[in-house]
Amino acid sequence: MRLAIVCYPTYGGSGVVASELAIHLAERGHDVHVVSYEQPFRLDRSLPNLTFHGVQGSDYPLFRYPHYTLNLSNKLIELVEDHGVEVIHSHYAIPHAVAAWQAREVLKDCSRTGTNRFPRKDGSCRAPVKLACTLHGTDITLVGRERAYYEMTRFAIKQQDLITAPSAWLAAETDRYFDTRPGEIRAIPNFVDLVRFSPDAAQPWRATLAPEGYRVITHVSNFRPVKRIEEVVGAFAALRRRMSAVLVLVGDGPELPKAEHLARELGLRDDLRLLGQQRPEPILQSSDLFLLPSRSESFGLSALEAMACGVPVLGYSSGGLPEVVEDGISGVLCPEGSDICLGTLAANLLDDQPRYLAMRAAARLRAEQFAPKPIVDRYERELLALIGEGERQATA
Ligand code: GMT
Repeated sequence: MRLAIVCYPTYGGSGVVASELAIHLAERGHDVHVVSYEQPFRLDRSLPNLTFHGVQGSDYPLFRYPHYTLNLSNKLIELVEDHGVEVIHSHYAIPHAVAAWQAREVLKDCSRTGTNRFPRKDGSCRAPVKLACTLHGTDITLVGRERAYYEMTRFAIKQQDLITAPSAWLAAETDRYFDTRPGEIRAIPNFVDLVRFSPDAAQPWRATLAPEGYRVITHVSNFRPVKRIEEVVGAFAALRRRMSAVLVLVGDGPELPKAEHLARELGLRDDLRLLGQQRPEPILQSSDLFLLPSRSESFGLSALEAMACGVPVLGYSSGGLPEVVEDGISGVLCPEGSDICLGTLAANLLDDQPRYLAMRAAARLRAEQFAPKPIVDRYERELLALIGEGERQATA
């Protein structure tokens, strides 16, 4: 299969999932073209059949706003014409699903043959490129619902030949707000690299992060409002009243200064470790608990990465997080908005060493249910079926 994967390159779950899927599919022999405005940070493998294509913009003075969607559509047209891409797989609907649909509309115009910059060699009109889109979260729950984006997002989603979401919850939210038919969206969970993310008894960063006897509580995110950073600090404050602990914040984003401000107000500034953007593995391996009290997390890939390192997760029983974290087994879930509940239950857990150790083991076991192979198998099957290759591949 010749596939274009379109994604955001930044630190964030959708770019991680897209990059790792691209690597796995390339390792399986597919011809994979990753498209973004920058090389995604997790696209860190060199393979002859895995190519990154950067989208170039233009800063013509008339343009007050960049036209990334147009530039991306043009790049996708080139990839179909030059590399015979059969499927465009967009990660995060805005604007990727729109750009993919635009590209397909242009490619449908057979009269372009021989007159455009990329004439089809045999002069024939190709089978239309197939479109797949993996919805990730705020493209559905937040940004996509804004009036300035809604109609085009809804339309572009409905033009896709395959729509997936990382949780049944996000699929249902899409049905509710974007008129997709129940059952139309395939729920394919995210996966985690269980070797890269695994427990390490040496706890490599522990001594740097906290004095002896202190607990290490970690949060990793892009620090957007949806991550409820004030509740991360609130939960930590409740725990801190019961025991010595540090709060480690990994990542960067608009709400990060708020964390520092709140911690200062609460007299906890000295307990805060602001690490910025880092590879999270050694930090997770040195952590006792992971906090993720988001308003609505469609899945919570960062939580899964923590669990793979044997770190129990504390978050809310809303959104898609309960499809990843089993309350009372691999983590603790409280009703949305109750940060004090999170902090109190976190302290109770850490005070109960046998229960805590059992939960660490259960977190890793749960993460193992999100191993890459069966999940990449599902993506591969669904994508191959779009080009009528499913059965051939299955019987080969
Ligand atoms: O939707 C976002 O805020 C961005 C997106 C990302 O690129 O990180 O995050 C979403 O996609 C991840 C990968 O599927 C999920 O693990 C996150 O839960 C999801 N974020 C939200 O739903 C807030």
